[in-house]
Amino acid sequence: MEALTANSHGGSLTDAPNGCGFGGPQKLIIDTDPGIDDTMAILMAFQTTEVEVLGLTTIFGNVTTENATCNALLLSEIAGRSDLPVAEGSHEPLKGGTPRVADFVHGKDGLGNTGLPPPKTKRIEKSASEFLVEKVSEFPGEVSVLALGPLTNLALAIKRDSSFASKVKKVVILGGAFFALGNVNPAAEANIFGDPEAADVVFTSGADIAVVGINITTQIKLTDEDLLEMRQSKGKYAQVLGDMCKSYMEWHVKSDGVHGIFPHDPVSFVALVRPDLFTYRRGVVRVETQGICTGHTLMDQGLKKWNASNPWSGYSPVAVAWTVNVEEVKDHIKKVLMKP
Ligand SMILES: [Ca+2]
Repeated sequence: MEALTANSHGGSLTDAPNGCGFGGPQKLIIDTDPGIDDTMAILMAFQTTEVEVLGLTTIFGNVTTENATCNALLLSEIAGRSDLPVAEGSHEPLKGGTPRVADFVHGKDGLGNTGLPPPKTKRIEKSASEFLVEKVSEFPGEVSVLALGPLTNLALAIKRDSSFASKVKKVVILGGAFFALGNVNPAAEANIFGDPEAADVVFTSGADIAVVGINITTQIKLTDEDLLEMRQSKGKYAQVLGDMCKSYMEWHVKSDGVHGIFPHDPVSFVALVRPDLFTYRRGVVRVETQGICTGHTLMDQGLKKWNASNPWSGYSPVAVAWTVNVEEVKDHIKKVLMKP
């Protein structure tokens, strides 16, 4: 990766980390807590020929892990991909305890209370972390992971296999709020807040990581008009997505006073396939795991030479999405989701 611009303080603003879309389909595992915006991102992946989805791994977040597994199976069936492995992930964060579940955003079923029938297919026996380790070991340097929920499964994969971080091609993470307010509370974004210990393990693992925070994803809004256009399109999933988005839209009005939705997970998918639509800044990211700022992501931008080592010292930097081409990312999402 080459630095495009060195900023005036010495931190570097970089061009896109290596993405996919060039030289054959990109092998991808989606770690997910579907979730309405997860659903959009997963269906986008199925509609993108440059991506070969190897499987889905599930995690709590928008729903419980069990419900996330049901929904992942259901989405695979809806897409005609009943063959796709779905591996169930951890039922609790690394430190244990009851996970935080945001069913007040995505409905009790995670899919906007759309009343879809239960899936006919079954998950595979392997756990999510086993599946992740197996696939990156089978294709070292070839498999990317799109992480759309709390990072427990990835942390467990890193703990299970010390070479996981070097064998995974790229990890694109939706999570964190960089120099911006969170969405759970002022300090924290939901995916990181869901398992801060896991997030810290992943960010400091040395893997090739690009992270897209809500400071980026909330710049893109699918308005009521966009959603109507998508619903009335010939898009393969127009109907199912249109139904799901109803309650999600109501939540945005109530929570943010926004008419429309923030497509957090789809924006992260675009960061995987069209990294050229973003700029990134590289730096070490640590996650606060205790106190009132639990779940806060703090990046050392490299603006200062520290006098003494600190908790950021000695770790590999990650690429933090810094700017986004709002119109093109939005167009990309709409174009893919309106594909017949
Ligand atoms: Ca998600």
